[in-house]
Amino acid sequence: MKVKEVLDNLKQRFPNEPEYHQAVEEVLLSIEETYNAHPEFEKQNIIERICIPDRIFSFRVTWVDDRANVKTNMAFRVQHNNAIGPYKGGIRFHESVCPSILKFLAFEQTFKNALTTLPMGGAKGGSDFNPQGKSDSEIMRFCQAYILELWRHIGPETDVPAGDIGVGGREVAYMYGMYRKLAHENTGTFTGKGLEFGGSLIRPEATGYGNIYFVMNMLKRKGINDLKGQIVAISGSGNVATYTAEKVLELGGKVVTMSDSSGYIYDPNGIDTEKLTYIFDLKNNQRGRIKEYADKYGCKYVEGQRPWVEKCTIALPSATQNEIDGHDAEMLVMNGCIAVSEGANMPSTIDAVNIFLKNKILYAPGKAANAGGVSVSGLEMSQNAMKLSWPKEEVDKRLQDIMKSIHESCVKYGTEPDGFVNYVNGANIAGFMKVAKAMMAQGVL
Ligand code: NDP
Ligand code: 2IT
Repeated sequence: MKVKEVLDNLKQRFPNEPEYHQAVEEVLLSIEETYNAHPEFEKQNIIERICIPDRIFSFRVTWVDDRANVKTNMAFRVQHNNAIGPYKGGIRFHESVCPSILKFLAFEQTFKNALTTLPMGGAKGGSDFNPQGKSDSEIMRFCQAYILELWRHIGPETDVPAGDIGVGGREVAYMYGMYRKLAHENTGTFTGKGLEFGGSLIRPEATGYGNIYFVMNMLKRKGINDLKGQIVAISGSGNVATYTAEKVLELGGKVVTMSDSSGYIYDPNGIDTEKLTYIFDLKNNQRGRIKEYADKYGCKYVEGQRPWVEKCTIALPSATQNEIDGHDAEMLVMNGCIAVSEGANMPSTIDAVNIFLKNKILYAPGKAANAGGVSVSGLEMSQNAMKLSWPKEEVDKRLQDIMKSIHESCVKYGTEPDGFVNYVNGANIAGFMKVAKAMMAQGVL
């Protein structure tokens, strides 16, 4: 396999999909040597079969807004690979959603899920519906209309969706309700459900907590055992960002930035627990903007910018793809950042990744660092299958063990001769090998 040839071929067959090309390129560069050491993979054309999704559903969703206008949106589900378990991955509602973005996310999800140690394949879905400013009833009608089309293609043993950007507990509940009604079953074909109807404790916290557990594993290798004295820059102020901040505070770190798509706040005194509770309420109950934090607490707000120019020792991008470019990465390194761990999916451009690796800082790619979310989704599936629910401590312990195991896989496959751990190579090779071996064993499909 020659990376350039495979990539050129995919670019020609699937033009105008830059995010998908970017995600594939990063994985191919990591696995090239390992892949070529296994001629049996090439014989079975594993590379094309693992890069191209199994299937994509693409459909129109029609719904009625509060003023009786009939609206349409485009919606999708990308079922990427189910060699190691049922398709599994979130649903994103954001105006930018298109096949390229969902294909990159489903591709990444396949390797991420393989790393979790649990039996889950990779998928992603979503719509270009923009939830901002929509009433609760409009959200409900949209979710129901989306499921009216999708429900035939999902199920507890086929494809299990969950949340992502723009889709949290409220949206999952509306989608699950409609699914349950249409399918006549209560088997838990969604994760991130409410606790009253099959949800798992710790699932809302899992991605953020998991990222910090991963950071702690990286720091411990360097002899650092807590976050005291660490200055932490976080982007986003949604599900992943808020629970990341909560765990940072618990371990003694200082959080100085958070953001949304309009701008970022910089609070040099630190966002403490009380201020974080304010952000949580602002975002989840009032659906407000991060700027209101600056108005309330009298700190700096920078409109239309990202927080990476601010001095920090740990950066935790937790908003969206390509939110750290080469320039941002240079700034972070120059300002003394020792670790970047990705709560979001593919938040760093290829230029940014290369800068982190060149400077040998601790850099954890999303498919390893943010795998805690889907891991607890997997634990939710196990609990649903057994018709019981585990206590918080048990789920949290399992999450910690899984993040430790993912870290170990990265170290195993990513340690370079000088002892530096290239977590990108580690995560990509470990995830790839598991899926590739499963595909080889099951024949040409
Ligand atoms: P939320 O919708 O809860 O929060 C998203 C946050 O990111 C909001 O603050 C939002 O601001 C901001 N944001 C979204 N799009 C952009 C953009 N284009 N530019 C700048 N800011 C933006 O989503 P999550 O917290 O669930 O997801 C955040 C990231 O984490 C995503 O990359 C997601 O794929 C990833 N992830 C999520 C998991 C989960 O379990 N939820 C698991 C693993 C990864 P605004 O409100 O202004 O839009
Ligand atoms: O990107 C992700 O891993 C998620 N949005 C969570 C997926 C899931 O199925 O819990």
